[in-house]
Amino acid sequence: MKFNNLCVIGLGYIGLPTASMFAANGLNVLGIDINPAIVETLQNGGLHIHEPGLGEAVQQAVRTGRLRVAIRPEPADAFIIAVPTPFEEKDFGVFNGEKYKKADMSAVAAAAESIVPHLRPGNLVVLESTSPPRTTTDLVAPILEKSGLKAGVDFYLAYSPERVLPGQILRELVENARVIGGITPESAQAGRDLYAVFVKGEIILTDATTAEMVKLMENTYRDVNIAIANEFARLAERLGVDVWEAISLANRHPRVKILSPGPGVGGHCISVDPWFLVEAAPDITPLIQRARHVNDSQPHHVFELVERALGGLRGRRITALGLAYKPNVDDLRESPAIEVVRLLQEAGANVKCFEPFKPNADLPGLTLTPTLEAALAGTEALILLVGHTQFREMNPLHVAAQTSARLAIDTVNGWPAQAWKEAGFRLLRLGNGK
Ligand code: SAJ
Repeated sequence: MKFNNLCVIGLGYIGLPTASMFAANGLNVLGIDINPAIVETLQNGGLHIHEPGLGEAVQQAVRTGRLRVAIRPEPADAFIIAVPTPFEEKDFGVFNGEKYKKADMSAVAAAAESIVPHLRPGNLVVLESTSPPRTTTDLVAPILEKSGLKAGVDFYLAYSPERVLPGQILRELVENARVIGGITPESAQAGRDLYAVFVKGEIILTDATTAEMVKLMENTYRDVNIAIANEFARLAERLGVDVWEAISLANRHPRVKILSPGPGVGGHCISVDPWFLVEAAPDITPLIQRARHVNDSQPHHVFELVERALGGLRGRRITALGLAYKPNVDDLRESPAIEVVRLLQEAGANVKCFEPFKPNADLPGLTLTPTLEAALAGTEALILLVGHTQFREMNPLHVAAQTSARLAIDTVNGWPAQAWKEAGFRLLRLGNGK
């Protein structure tokens, strides 16, 4: 099948790079976002998210006329839905006395509704948003069928999970293997014809529900692996072991690959997706739920570490370095670093925060400084919460000259102990009980 006109609904971290990639490969793409401010920004050559290389890619696509943006869909040969699927804040389930979070699927439902008036026989619709298992067949198909057309008979319908890593999206979009699950084999095949336009990685076809599961399993596997790393860190602290050394030695085993402990798991993917599996079957997912609780409690563990190190928090002046959910991104969603800062403030500490990727972020209740210098001045302790390259490469001698703090707490194994000690700091590291 050949596709000329494509409509991509949702211009966030996934939809926008995908739209510009298709445009760069010769399709006429209409990008849709319900937020008029985003549409206007893009129309004026701006960008509302930070991702290396994306600005140039979008500008190029807009310049050639291949990428247009608007707030409402138009008829097309294919439609891609790439809208967010966050938590439903007020809606949660309870199993065995413990709460579990539920997905808010209203944006997916609204996107599918917006396609209905434009759906034509022979069209392809692909859902990319991470979704609970069976969303494509049980939520999206019935909505699209309000058009009077039958899914899998009159139009093709598929699910294709996006697996790109923020920070490397443009490369991974092309190179990663892509799973495409159709509600019929013909739907999967139609999906292959579309993505083969730019995907260089292997394209593997399956059914829609399997494709949904694959995505959730990948992120859940990573979450559970990080949870065990965090638990190892707690054990190491109690048992007088340096967990970083122990993990690097364990990882010399050919079949072991333990991930890194840290202040917790953030972002809109790994900290969210496992709940979609729990929601589907809370009674048979105790391990997944435990792992989520371990990772969600890690900011509190860091809080206790800081409290012990300072011998109390009330009135203490602390500098938090990094607020993003992981290194070298500007994304603050579900960030454990922000959670650590909130806990410290609730206990009476005065915390100044510096986030180089978003120095002016609007975070109610938090004090952000515009520069590193301002963050370092007049403080008692530095906490490294995110391993941004800029922080890892800081020269401790320069830092020592700019701050009165002599206590440095490293939650991500980002600072070389010897150099910091030589510069006069007492360096404490998460997971180091030595
Ligand atoms: N983290 C650790 N320890 C580690 C690795 C990560 O604590 O060893 C933390 C990070 O600091 C961060 C969180 O976990 O707070 C998640 O970061 P990440 O880099 O593991 O993943 P994401 O959320 O940026 O992207 C993930 C990726 N999934 C997998 O690696 C299986 C990506 O490929 C997916 O496309 C993305 O989720 C998504 O959109 O689902």
